[in-house]
Amino acid sequence: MSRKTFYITTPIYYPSGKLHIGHSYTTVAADAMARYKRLQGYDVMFLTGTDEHGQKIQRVAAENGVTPKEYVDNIVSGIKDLWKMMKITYDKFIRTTDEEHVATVQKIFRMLYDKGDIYKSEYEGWYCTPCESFWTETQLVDGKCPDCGRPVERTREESYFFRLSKYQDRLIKHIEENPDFIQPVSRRNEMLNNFLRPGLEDLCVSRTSFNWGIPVTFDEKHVVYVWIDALSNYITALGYLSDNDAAFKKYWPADVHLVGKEIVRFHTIIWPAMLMALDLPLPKQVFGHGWLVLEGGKMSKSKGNVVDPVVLIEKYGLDAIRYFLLREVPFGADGVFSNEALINRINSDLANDLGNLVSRTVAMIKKYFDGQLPGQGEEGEFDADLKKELLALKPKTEELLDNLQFSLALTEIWKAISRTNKYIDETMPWVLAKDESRKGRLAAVLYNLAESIRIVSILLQPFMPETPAKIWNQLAIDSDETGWESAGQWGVYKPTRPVQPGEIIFPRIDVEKELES
Ligand code: ME8
Repeated sequence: MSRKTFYITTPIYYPSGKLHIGHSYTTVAADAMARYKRLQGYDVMFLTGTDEHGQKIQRVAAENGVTPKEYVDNIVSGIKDLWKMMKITYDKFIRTTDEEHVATVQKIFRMLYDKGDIYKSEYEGWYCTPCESFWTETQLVDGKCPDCGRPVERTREESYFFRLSKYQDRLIKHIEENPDFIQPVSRRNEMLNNFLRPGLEDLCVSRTSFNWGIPVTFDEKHVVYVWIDALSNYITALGYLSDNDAAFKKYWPADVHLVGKEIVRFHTIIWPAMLMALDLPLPKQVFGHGWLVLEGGKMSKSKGNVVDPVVLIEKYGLDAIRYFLLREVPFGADGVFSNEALINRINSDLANDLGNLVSRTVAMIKKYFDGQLPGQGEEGEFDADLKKELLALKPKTEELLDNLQFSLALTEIWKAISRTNKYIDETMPWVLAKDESRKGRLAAVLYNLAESIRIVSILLQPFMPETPAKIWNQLAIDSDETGWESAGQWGVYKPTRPVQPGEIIFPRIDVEKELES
């Protein structure tokens, strides 16, 4: 029987400058989901990439004295290095300058034109160059771009239009009948009430005022305007309309498009309308997460107020940064990024709660049993309660992850870690150690600690690519004791080798020193 598939995507990012922690946020979340589904045994397709055309890129390249392609090649190589450093396990990286993407977008444009869903007319409106968005008079706020607040330019030119308005009723029906299609629910209501119900206008889908884009094959002075080009990536990457469309047949429709809240509108209105026009099934879900903001506003490449993920990872380590991103803010809501909050999380959750639990357990096994437990030992008080809580953790984590509730899933895992730490206080192994007749009980206490850590470490894998293996190494947990399913079983750990006390997994950070520097 073929395995169940899971297709997840990130937005394709503009390679107009270096990526910042905001882009890493979406990508880490998608990576955690992809890792989780692979661990569960799914056949996963995880797509990310870059959105390389448009006036803004053309302009930045010119300012740098290079061609647009040279400019983006350089940025894209930096982005790939970043994803490598962050251990992002994408299956495919699509660039909108890839030949296959270009050819397929041209076919899509032609098909929609032949069908009458794209027609030629004249565009007049307000254009925000940094956002690459057209706005109608009524959408402007104080005469400025409603997204970024910067000035807009009046433009008028011959353009092709996509008959978005034709799909309005079908879209409303689809969104109403499929409550999971747009998540979180607040974004769903926003789309219905602010955009769909007031009525959709047809969409300008070609430009003649710049040429860094995909040419319209039957009218070469036009290039395809960014959204048709960009959104199509989710199917061109799978080989749609190409000689080899096996991946498309296998993975489409996507299980989830993960996007920032500012592009939910494009993904839940324009994209499904395009798919309807192409007679293709719609993605199962579009999840619009919130923004990470710095005091003073949303991070933005063009505003320059960004946090560099490379610097953070070099300073604090990859797993700490990934943990912070997924833990600090409930997925869906906005959250403030601050160094202080990051350091607090590292010290309290990682160094104290998790790190100490592991190092104390390893140290006690070393000290009291010369590194190797004799077996599962004698059961006693507190065991049943610990076991019950730890065995409940896997289903809870899975249910939350299935709803992309990373922060809540980590909260549950940390509750289990705290429960395990409490078990040390309850059973007081150092007291048991003083009494030779209680050696069997002491063995059980340490076994239960190791077993709890084993369960927790398995469930941490989607979030942290490095820490679980370090824990297994120290506790001498073998690879056949770390399968995903075994996180739902008790008594799997077999102490067949001595533990290996090693490096501190998460060193504490001196807050005062750190905030001064
Ligand atoms: O919009 N907080 O590309 P882009 C959270 N090319 N997420 C953030 C963020 C922040 N401060 N800043 C960026 C584009 N992001 C288009 C997409 S898709 C067919 C085309 C993340 O480079 C978030 O996912 O501006 C947001 O949607 C995306 O980066 C925007 O990246």
